[in-house]
This record gives sequence, structure tokens and C-alpha cells, in this order.
Amino acid sequence: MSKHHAPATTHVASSDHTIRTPLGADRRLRTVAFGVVVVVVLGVGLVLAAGTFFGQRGTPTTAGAIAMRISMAGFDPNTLEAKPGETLTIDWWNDDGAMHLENGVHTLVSDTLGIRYELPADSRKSITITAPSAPGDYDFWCDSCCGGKDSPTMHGTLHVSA
Ligand SMILES: [Cu+2]
Repeated sequence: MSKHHAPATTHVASSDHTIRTPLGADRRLRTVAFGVVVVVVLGVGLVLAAGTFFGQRGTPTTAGAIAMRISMAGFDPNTLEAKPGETLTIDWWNDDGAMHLENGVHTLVSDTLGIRYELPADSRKSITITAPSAPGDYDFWCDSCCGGKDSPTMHGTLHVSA
């Protein structure tokens, strides 16, 4: 009896082995799994990218703030409108990498307006600019990249009118 039993066990084991290796099935499953991973990774990347390019620009963190981006291309928008004496809140953001920036920051500087702000790479912050009481165009600039004040690209204008 036990002599009969032993070959039966061997047979089960070997047929079990053949069931587990039908040619191609394993490989097909792996290909599908890989495809799913690729789609998920691309999807997450797209959502993150959309958040960076649309969300940051479109939704200032502070109510009533003006979203303004600083990059190698300058300030965007590069003209701000204000009434005399008005204080503007700027939701200022920067998605440049630190390696491209002097001291790792973009800056917003104006001697006339009495301001000097720094914005580290890949960040955003709320800043305020108070318009002078005299109407006119007031220049501000970034002095930490791309030629700084000497570069026409790195300037913005505060337009003050009653
Ligand atoms: Cu800059």
C-alpha cells in the first residue's frame, strides 16, 4: 500500500510542476503588471505637474493676494497696479532649482520702495509692497540671477495711479 502511495505523490508533484509553467503565461502577467506600473507612475507625474503649473499660479495661498512668479524669464506678471499708498499682498513663487540662482534665491529689490525680499528655490511666500503716495512707475528687480539689475529681463514695474 505504501509502495503504491509513494509513486502517486511523485506524480502529483510533477504534474503540479507542469501546471505552474505553461509557456508565456508568467511572462504575459509580468508585462501587464509592468504596464500598470508605468500608467500609474505617468498618471501621478501628470497630476503633480498640473499642480505645479496650474495650481500654484491660479490659487494664491492668501485671500486677495496677487500671484506672481519669478523665474529666469523674469517676473510674471511684470507690472503691478496699485493706488497711491495701497499695500499689495503678493503670493510670490519660484520653481527654479537652487543651482541656477546666486545664493539659491531670487530676489525682489527696490531702493525707492524700500524693499528687499528673498525667495529660496522651489518655494513660495507672501510678501507686501506698499505703493508710494505719488503716482508713477516704480522699478523693482531681481539682483541674484541672470545679470541682475543690469538685465532688462529681471525688472518689474509697480504702476501707481489714483
Ligand atoms: Cu532672479
